Amino acid sequence: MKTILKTMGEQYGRRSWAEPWKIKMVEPIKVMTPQERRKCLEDAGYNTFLLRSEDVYIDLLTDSGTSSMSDRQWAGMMLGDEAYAGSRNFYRLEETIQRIYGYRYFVPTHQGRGAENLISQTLIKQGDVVPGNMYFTTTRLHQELAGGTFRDVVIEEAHDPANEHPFKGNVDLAKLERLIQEVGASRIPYVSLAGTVNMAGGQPVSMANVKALRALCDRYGIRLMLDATRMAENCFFIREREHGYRDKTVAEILKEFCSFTDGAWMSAKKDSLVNIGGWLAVNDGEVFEELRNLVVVYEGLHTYGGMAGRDMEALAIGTEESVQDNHIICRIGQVRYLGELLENWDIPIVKPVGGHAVFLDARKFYPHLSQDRFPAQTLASDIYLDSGVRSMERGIVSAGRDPETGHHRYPRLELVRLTLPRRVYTQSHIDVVAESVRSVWDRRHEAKGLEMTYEPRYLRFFQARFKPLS
Ligand code: PLI
Repeated sequence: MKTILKTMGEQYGRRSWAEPWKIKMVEPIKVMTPQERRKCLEDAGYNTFLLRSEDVYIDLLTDSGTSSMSDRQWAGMMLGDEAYAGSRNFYRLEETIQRIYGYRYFVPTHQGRGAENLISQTLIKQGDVVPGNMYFTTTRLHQELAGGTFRDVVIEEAHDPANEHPFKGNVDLAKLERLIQEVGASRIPYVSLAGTVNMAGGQPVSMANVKALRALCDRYGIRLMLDATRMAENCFFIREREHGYRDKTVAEILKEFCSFTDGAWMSAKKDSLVNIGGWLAVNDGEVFEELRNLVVVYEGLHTYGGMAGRDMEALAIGTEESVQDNHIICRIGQVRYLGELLENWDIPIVKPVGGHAVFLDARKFYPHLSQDRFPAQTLASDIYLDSGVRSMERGIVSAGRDPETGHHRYPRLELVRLTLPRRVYTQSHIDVVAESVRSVWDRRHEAKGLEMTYEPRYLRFFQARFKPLS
């Protein structure tokens, strides 16, 4: 079979593909017995977020803050200027973000949700409606806390795990226009566009879509704001799949994409290869003034925003590395390698395989479990029990409750995410993960589901507890 990886190799004139780095420092990990894993999972209330990291064998919970930094980034850490005000690392970071993303003004924050809080408070007022290409947990919560209501305007294909649309993150422009006409442009502070779309499986937005979206927003005088958390990965897909981009670099595509938007917020813990950090960047001077003022209330002075000087230096270097083509090819290639192994065994995953993770379709694993038996939470628990591999639920638990009715939201996607940290694991780790998923798939008929025994008020998936149903 001609694999996608082979295609990637051919595209770049090589016979095969391998990691563009070698390992200089290692961190031991341990394998536990099935009995030990059962005990740890019980103690964690069947929630993989509540496991201790040292009880995990291969950690695919998230790609957030879990990357390996390069030798250059570590060297940069030694150049931290920890002055309270005016750190030289801030000016380097500011210049780097302006150059690579192309926005005029820059505000640092401690991580993505810090930035989401500031942008939501600045732009949203009570009763506003915020359309977006599928919700993300923290993004939607901050929009709601600022008085807004999120409305999903992603294309229908995004809700179907088997649909192979190349840009499943695209906004459905007709849906968006209907919404504008329904509520009125004055109640829409901005369109919230994420590239790639995390909850849909790391699916990209096309350049054609963002251009058309810009035109539509201009017609109604609405801002277009970008969640740039995984935009470098998004740009790889544009180059691979969209006519006219084959000969451009990821960096060139990124700058072009951002030029169609009015500003962005960023969780630098993903694309940018750092363990902590975030930012906001905008073109509008008045919005910038407000953000720069608010950042001192919630994050820290506007020249550090919750980061240490050394963190800002590592982030500036990581941002440069994040748009290097050989890095992105390896990054997406690893994820795709895992996806292909599972696909070859007919294990149901979200297709096409996205940028940061392979998503298992828990509804297809456990068709006998209704959604309020938490099939994806059950599957994440079963994989941990099988091998010590940690994954994350992305289904009904993550979707939370409707703030108005108090009822569970029932998302169409009931998924488990196997998320690959950047530059951390090798192909053999990925083989082990695939074999574990296969073994759980082979025993899928035995699953009985879970019952929730504790539910926190906000972002319940982080801290909820469960017990097995018998
Ligand atoms: O975890 P933060 O606060 O740095 O960033 C929040 C955030 C914003 N947007 C997107 C698309 C995210 O994926 C995101 C965080 N994601 C996490 C933690 C994840 O595991 O996917």
